[in-house]
Amino acid sequence: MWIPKQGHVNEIKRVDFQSLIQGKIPAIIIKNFYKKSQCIEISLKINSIQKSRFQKNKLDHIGPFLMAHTTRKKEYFDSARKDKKKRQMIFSTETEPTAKIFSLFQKLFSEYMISTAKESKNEYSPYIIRIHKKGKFIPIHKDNVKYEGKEYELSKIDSQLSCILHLQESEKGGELVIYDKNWRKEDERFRKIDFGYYPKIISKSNFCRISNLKAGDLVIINPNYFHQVTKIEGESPRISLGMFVGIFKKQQQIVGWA
Ligand SMILES: O=C(O)CCC(=O)C(=O)O
Repeated sequence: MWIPKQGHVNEIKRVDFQSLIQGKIPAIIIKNFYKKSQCIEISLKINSIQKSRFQKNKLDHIGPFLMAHTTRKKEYFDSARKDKKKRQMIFSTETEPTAKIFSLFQKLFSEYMISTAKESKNEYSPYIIRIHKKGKFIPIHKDNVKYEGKEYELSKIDSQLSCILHLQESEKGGELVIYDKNWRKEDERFRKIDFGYYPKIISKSNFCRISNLKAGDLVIINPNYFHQVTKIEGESPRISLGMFVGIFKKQQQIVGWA
C-alpha cells in the first residue's frame, strides 16, 4: 500500500521526510496546519487583490515562479522583489507562511540553517498563491529544479520537496493524484510541447488520490514523482499556496522558493 503519512504537526517525524524522499510514501499530510479562521481571512485578502482594478479579475496566481522564468533570471528576481508588498498585504505576522513552514522543518532538522533561497543579493520568490477556478486543472507533470533550473544556483540542491498549503477548497474536484513513478531523463520522450506529459507515462503506475483536503491542511510531496490536480468542478475556486523546499546536505542548509 502506498499511502500518505497523515497526522498533527507533532506526529510528523524526520523519518517521514526520508520516506518521502525515497518514494516509500506519496505524501505527508498535516491536518489543520492553519486554523480555518486564518484561511478565511487570508482568502478574503487574496480575493480583494485579485479583484483590484489593476488585475481585471484575470489573475490566477500571485507571485512569480521560477519555472516560468528558466531563462529570464533578472525578470524573476525583479518581480520577486516587487511582489513583496503584495505578500505583506495578505499575511499577518501570525500567518506568514515562510515562518510557519520553516519552523516545521527547523524542529525536525535542527542542525540545518533554513531560509528563503538567495543568489548573490537576490532573494528567490518565497511562495506562489494559485487561484484555480472551475474548469482549471494541472496536468500530469513533475518539478525538478536540478533539471529545469540549470541557470540558477539553486539547481545544486540534493533533494526537492513541494509544500502545498490549502487555503480554500472547492466543493468538487481539485484532487491531488500522485503516481508511484519517479521521473527519469528518458521520460522526456513523453513530454508535451506546452506543459506536462502524455498519460501513457503513468499508465502502469500505482497511484494515490488525495481527496479529503480542507482549508488549513498542508501537503508535502516529492515533486519528482509525477502528479496532477484534477479538474475543479465546484463554484468556489481552489486556493493554495505552493513552496518548494530544497535540501543541501553537505552545507546543512534548507531553502524555500517558488
Ligand atoms: O496544488 C496542488 O495540490 C499541487 C501543486 C503542484 O502541482 C506542485 O506543487 O507541484
